[in-house]
Amino acid sequence: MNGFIQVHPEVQQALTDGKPVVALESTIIAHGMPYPHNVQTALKVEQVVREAGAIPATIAILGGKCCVGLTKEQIAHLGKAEGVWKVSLVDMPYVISQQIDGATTVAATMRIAAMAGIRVFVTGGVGGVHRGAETTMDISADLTEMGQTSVAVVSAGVKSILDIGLTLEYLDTKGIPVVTFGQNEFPSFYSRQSGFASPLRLDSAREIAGLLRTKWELGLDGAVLIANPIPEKFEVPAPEMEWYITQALHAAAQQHIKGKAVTPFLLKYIAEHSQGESLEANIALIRHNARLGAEIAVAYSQPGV
Ligand code: PSU
Ligand code: MN
Repeated sequence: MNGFIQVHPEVQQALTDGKPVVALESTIIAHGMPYPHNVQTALKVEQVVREAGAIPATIAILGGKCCVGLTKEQIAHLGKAEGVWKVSLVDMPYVISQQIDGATTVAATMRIAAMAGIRVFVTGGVGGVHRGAETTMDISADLTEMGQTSVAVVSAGVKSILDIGLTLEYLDTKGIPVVTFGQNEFPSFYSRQSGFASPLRLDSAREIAGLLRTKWELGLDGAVLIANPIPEKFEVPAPEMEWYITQALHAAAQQHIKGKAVTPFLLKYIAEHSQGESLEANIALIRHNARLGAEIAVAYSQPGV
């Protein structure tokens, strides 16, 4: 491990003992949800991971250190502070050398998790190929990172702010197996449906752990994307979401939002305009993902899987 990483003693002990550990991202805390829901959700998600038998390790950059496992106070700080950087891989050298605070995206969280030796990571939604990427070339570094770093990513699929079809094509090109848990259709975050068949389906955490073990023992580096459909009672009907998304894309174009600001702009716009419904769904699905991620980490830690 390198000198840029600071692993919480409880997390380090679990890793040394071969106990299950689940990495959690921090962009959702700093940029994905309003205060105080963000802090409450981050703490609740850690508790869900514990109840399912794994140790949570929320990851963020604080004062230029890649922290693996945060205290409650550090989580609260990220949730409240203004001007916390959204850190993808491209931002890591700057934020670390300037010794400032940053909330890590899926790509950066995966990379830091891998440096610490963590194999399972839970998030809400991953970045992907944006609508219109054939002209803007806006493709999230989450996808290239999943192509090279060996960490399982548990998500609720991808939001339809992205081009889901092109995102699935890109995942295929990068050799990233996409496994939907318990259904044939790939989910789209707020909805259990997306209109796209999932490339793969598995129905148990144990089988997913077996697929991870097999992939990495074959020397096939890179992630596996696990899509866990949102529980039915929290679904937001797709046409309703599509309406908000269309509005958000229109506002982004009008305000000339570009580059790394695009995704946070769209997420914030949708959250603010959907009267809390999307927030409730977001909280429910991340807790749901935390449970599955912990079950996968527990299964992966057992001999014979
Ligand atoms: N999509 C979501 N929720 C999120 C994000 C994306 O539905 O919170 C965040 C994640 O941190 C993800 C990042 O890694 O946005 C992707 O940003 P970009 O498109 O700029 O790579
Ligand atoms: Mn982008």
